[in-house]
Amino acid sequence: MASEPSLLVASALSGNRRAAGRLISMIEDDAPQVEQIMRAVYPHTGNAYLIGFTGPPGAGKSTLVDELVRVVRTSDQSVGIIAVDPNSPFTGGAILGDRIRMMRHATDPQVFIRSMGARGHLGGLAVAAQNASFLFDAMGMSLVLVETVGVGQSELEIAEMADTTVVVMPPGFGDGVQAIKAGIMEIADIFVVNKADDPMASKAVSDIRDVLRMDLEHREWTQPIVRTIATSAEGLEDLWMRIQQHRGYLEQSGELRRRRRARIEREIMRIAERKLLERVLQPRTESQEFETMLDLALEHRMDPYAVADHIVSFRDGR
Ligand SMILES: Nc1nc2c(ncn2[C@@H]2O[C@H](COP(=O)(O)OP(=O)(O)OP(=O)(O)O)[C@@H](O)[C@H]2O)c(=O)[nH]1
Ligand SMILES: [Mg+2]
Repeated sequence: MASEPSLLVASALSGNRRAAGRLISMIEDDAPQVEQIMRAVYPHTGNAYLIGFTGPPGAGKSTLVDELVRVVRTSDQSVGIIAVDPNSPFTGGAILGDRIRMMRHATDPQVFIRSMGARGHLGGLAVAAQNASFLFDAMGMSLVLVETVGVGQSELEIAEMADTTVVVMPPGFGDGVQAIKAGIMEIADIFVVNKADDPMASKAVSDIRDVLRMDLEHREWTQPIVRTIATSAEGLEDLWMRIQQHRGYLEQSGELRRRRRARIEREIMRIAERKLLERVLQPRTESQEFETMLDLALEHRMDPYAVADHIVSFRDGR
């Protein structure tokens, strides 16, 4: 009864945090009810602004996010935080280890913090984070902050769902410049060199600047490099200002709409692919005809492309 997805959604939308927590667990588990949940949630979305924080382990992302929440809360906006850690087995909203720092906001009713671990399905993590952000949006959070560790493919996917992506680099990243060239460049709207109290910070700033200079692509938005000392909240106002500037740029240039349109297109394609797989391809590969073709392929009497063509062009009822 109480676990009926639409009732849970109604309850979460009226501010019940436990209901929201249960919904996020279902989202994380990719439970069968997720479609129903997201369909109930979607009409209430569209108001939140999504900011992604990504960067290597220990760069200071959690500390920065925590401080940014403090800055944002002075203007009384509500904030949802999703801390995604593909390497962590901890999930279920566990506030563990470094997440302890976010505890000071844990009793603030306008702040909702949730961590998500891999649970062995990396690909699904970006989808789960996206769905959780939709839920936060529907719950009325005006800002959703998503923290992701690392700079690999899955993190890029998570960055793709953000309106503004902040790449956090620690000083002394050395070969990290290579990492910047290989992909980060494309996703960073704002660079942060955190731990500016470290003597290597200036070198990090000039390294990033060099990489930005080498980029010949014309960009309307020049990615700023912000120095911060997250542990003493230095540079946080500057970072917040840059984020708002970027938001202003996105809104005025029409880029926000373009980004969100591309995002929803990816989302729809992903859902459609899955439905095609489940409804169309899966049943066909469970047929006797498919078994026969598998044997033919095994005996090299049919090639795999021909078999695939056959499955794709099967008529219903065969
Ligand atoms: N000196 C100094 N230390 C910092 C600064 N910001 C964060 N730290 C410290 O760096 C360590 C890592 O900070 P986190 O905020 O956990 O970094 P993170 O990027 O979230 O780490 P992961 O989530 O594990 O990738 C902690 O011990 C922080 O106290 C800073 O500006 N200066
Ligand atoms: Mg962290």
